[in-house]
Amino acid sequence: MSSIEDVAAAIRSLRPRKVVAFTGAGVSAESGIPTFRSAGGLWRNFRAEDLATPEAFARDPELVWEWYEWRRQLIRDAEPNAAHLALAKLDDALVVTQNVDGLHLRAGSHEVVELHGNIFRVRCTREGTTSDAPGELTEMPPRCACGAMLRPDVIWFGELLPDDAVARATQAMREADLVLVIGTSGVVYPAAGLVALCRGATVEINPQASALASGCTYTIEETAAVAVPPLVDAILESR
Ligand code: BV8
Repeated sequence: MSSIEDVAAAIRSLRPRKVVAFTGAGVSAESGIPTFRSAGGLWRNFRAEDLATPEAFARDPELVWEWYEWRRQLIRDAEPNAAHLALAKLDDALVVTQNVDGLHLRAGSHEVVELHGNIFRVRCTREGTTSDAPGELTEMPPRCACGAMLRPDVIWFGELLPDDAVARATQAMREADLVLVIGTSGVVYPAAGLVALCRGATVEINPQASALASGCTYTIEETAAVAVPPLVDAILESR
C-alpha cells in the first residue's frame, strides 16, 4: 500500500504519455450513486445480478424498468465529483468505464469507452436500434414506434460486450504507460481482465483492496475524490 505523495512522485518521474483510467461504481460513490456491492447497492433486496439479466427482463419487464428508472433518477439528481472532474482535465487520456451513469461524459471527458452501455439510452427489442432517452419515462415498459418494448441500452449479465468497445479498450490498455484503476471490485468479466494487458504502471485507488490489487504496481487505499485529483496534477506536471 502506498501514499498519494509517493505515487505522485513516481508518476512525475515516469512522465506517462499514454494514460488510461479504468473505472467502476466506486468512482461515482461520492456523487451519491450506491455501488453494486455496498449495502446501498440493493434495490428491494434484489442484487444487480438478479435484475440486470435478459431472463429477469423477460420474466418481469415492468419490475426491471422500475429499477432502472429508480437508478436514472438517482443519477439525474447527482453531479460529477472531484475524481470525474480531475480525469476530464486529462484531455488525451482514455476513460474505460464499467459505469452506465454517463458521469464521465457529464464531467467533460471526451474519450470515454462505456463497456457496459449507458442507462440514458434505450434499445428496441425488435429492431435493435438505439436512441437517447434522458427524460422521465411516460410509460412502463416504454415502447418503440414499431410497438415493440424498449430495453435499457446496457449490457446485461450473460450478454456479450460491444466488439468495438472491447477492441478500443484492449488496444489502449496494451499501449498504456499508466493505468489508474479506480473504484472497482474487479470481479466482473471480461472487463476486469483488461487491466492485466497493461505493460506499464498500474495504480489502484480504492478504500478496500480489490481483486485486482495484487496485480497492480501501486495501491492507494483512499477514496477516488481524494486520491485522483493529486495524481492527475502529477501527470500534468510531468508534461
Ligand atoms: C459475458 C450493466 C459472455 C448493467 C453490468 C469469468 C469468470 C467469472 C464469471 C464470468 C466470467 N466471464 C463471464 C462471467 C459472467 C459475468 C460475470 O463476470 N459475473 C461476475 C458477477 C462473477 N460476466 C458477464 O455476464 C458479462 N458477459 O461474459 O458474456 C458470456 C455469455 C454467456 C455465458 C458466459 C459468458 C457481462 C458483464 C456486464 C454486466 N453488466 N452493468 C447495469 O449496470 O444495470 S456489470 C455492473 O456490475 C457494473 O457495470 C460493473 O461492471 C459491475 C459492478 O462492479 P464495480 O463497478 O466494480 O462495482 P462494485 O460495487 O462491485 O465495487 C465497487 C468498488 O468501489 C468496491 O471495490 C469498493 O471498495 C470501491 N469503492 C467504494 N467507494 C469508493 C470506492 N472506490 C473509490 N472511491 C470510493 N469513494
